[in-house]
Amino acid sequence: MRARPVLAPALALASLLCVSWPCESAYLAHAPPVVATPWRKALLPCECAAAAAATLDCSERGLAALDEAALRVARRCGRVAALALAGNRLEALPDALGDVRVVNASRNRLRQLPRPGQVSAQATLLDFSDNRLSSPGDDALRHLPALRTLRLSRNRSLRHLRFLPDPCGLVHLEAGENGVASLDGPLARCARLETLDLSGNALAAAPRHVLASLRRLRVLDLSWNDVAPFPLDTFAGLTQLTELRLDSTGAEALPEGIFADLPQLEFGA
Ligand SMILES: *[C@@H]1O[C@H](CO)[C@@H](O)[C@H](O)[C@H]1NC(C)=O
Ligand SMILES: CC(=O)N[C@H]1CO[C@H](CO)[C@@H](O)[C@@H]1O
Repeated sequence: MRARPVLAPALALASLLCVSWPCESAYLAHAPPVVATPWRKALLPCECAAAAAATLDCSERGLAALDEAALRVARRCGRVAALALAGNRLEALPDALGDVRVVNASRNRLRQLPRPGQVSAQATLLDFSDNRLSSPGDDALRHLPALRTLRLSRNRSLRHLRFLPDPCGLVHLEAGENGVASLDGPLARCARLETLDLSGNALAAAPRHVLASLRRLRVLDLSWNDVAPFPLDTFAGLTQLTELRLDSTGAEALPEGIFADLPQLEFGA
């Protein structure tokens, strides 16, 4: 937000008003944070938190819908770059979230990923963990080419990942504890991926064909998938890998030399 000359007197006025009126104004971006009392929360479903860019914080409010009052607060925040919605009872998101780049909607009841137009094409982070997503259409995220972080863990009806953005610029993908049985689709083209969590899915074989193209992976979690045996070249070329989780994958022994290409791998206790 750009500072304007009128800001100082406006701030003084705002802090005066705050004594008797809830401080949800845009001036929160400049004033010290106001302590949220239960009374205040009841009056305001959401509040603005000022970090580098404004966050509209509506998390843990038991909201069943994002209503007018919440969006009024949003308008007073100025430019809302991030929307924190975790821990509510939302079954849908509002139709247009404007310029928001970060949407954290974890622990809700959402059945769908954002539709085109609902979230800006510039969005970089979506957290839809712990929702009720079932496998969306293959083009569900095609409209979000700027996405770098995607969290989709714990949506048991999610069976595949064919809907990832394509071209895919994802750096972090968490899709643990779903029902993913197939990795067909854009995942093999997400060459910028650094962390990949596929734990607790329904994979039936080590995904060699996918891993072969994910040369930047640093963290890989395949635990709790019945993927053994592991062919010798399973992790070939993953020279950046520092962390690899393979617990409960059915592996009794790994072929000698399977980690030959992984000089950075740290062996835990
Ligand atoms: C989303 O919000 C939850 C709860 O506030 C937090 O634990 C989680 O780390 C957030 N997700 C991301 C990607 O920051
Ligand atoms: C944590 C959670 O609510 N997970 C849900 C994921 O999706 C399945 C099926 O839609 C639900 O049954 C889970 O409860």
